[in-house]
Amino acid sequence: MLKAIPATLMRGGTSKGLYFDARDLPADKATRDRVLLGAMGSPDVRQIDGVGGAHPLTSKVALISKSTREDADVDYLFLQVMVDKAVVSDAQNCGNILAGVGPWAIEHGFIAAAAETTPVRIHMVNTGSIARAHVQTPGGTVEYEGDARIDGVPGSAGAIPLDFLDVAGATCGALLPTGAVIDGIDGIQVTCIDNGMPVVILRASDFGLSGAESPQELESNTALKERLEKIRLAISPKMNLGDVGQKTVPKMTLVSPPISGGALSTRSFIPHRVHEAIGVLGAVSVATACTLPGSVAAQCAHIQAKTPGAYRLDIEHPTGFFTVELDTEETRDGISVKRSALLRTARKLMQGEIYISSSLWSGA
Ligand code: NQM
Repeated sequence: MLKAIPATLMRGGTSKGLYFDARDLPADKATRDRVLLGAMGSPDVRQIDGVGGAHPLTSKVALISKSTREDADVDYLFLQVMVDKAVVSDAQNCGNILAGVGPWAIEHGFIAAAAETTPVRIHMVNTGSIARAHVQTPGGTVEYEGDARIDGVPGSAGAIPLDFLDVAGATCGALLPTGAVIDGIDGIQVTCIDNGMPVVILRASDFGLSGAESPQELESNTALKERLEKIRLAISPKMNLGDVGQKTVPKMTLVSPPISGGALSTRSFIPHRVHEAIGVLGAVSVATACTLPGSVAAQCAHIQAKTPGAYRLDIEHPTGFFTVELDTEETRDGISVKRSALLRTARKLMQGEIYISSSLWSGA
């Protein structure tokens, strides 16, 4: 027998996934994860028996509930459903799927729409930090259409500006989790940073790469992938992430000087596939590293502050730019990030019920 569960399929930024009211899923975590694997069709590289898109960027889930916090409207738990493994992970946050949370929460009655733009305060449960989304709601209804463009998504849609106030060290406990701007590992220099997403930044040239390679070229380079994974597993305990064998953090971002007039060029392993663009909080972390004197990113970035501590950085990625605004303050031992902001769009694609085998829910 099949069981129907209310769900919405949405594009959030450059990712896609299922959005659920948390009350519609089993409270027990093991049962919930079984149900989500069944919904996406994992583990299977093609996810043929589910709605997952056979890529980590299209195998994502948002669980939304009324906020447990005074300073937020909704709680958003992000879950990465692995494509080829029976694993559902809450070890990372996702700023792309976040873009759909505000519209979804308004349309599902979690917050009342204002006349023009509705600010939604979102508690990102994975990291305990707060995001603010500004959703277009002319006449009190969510407007998904508009003229905002983000690289990696064809066409245009309604702008959803997002800002973050307190994401530094959200996962690793500190902006520089190893306590250093530069760490040496496997004969090369890396910068480990967490401004919303744990990222290891490496020079593309240290791997004999120009940094302009396509995601497909990089993914077919088995020796490169093995070396990056070895570095990732070795550095993660120093980043307070422990054993990351079954986790999708940290991301591994290869950087090189800008190719198209931006701040710097990036290619991001997330961590076993190469991103067609770059993750939201991944971009925020890389942009922050550009402003840190001496970091691997700063060494090849071309940046200029608008006013002291205020930056607008175009992070280059395989399908264009990701623009991040940062307000930082110098401190005795580095910088403190006051605010990060960026633009995303989202689109409701389908709403209804997802069908799973009822045995996944009952455990029969
Ligand atoms: O970094 C991909 C994505 C992401 C995560 C990944 C993200 C973020 O593009 O906030 O958005 O790095 O797993 O959805």
